[in-house]
Amino acid sequence: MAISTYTVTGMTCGHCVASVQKEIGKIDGVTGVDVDLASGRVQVESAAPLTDAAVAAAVDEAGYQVAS
Ligand SMILES: [Cu+2]
Repeated sequence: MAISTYTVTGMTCGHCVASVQKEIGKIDGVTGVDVDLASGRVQVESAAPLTDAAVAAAVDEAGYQVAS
């Protein structure tokens, strides 16, 4: 199992959190997505390591950005 942490900008409420969780959750192998709205920290648990590009694309799909 792998855990990666990202900072996502632009989330303002529970709906934003749910959107990010939903899109990241669609990535193959993702088993859990934990979002802290206040800090924008997103912790992703997956069966195998994910590429940052896949996570960034999912966050973008939800309408937000991964801070670099
Ligand atoms: Cu929102």
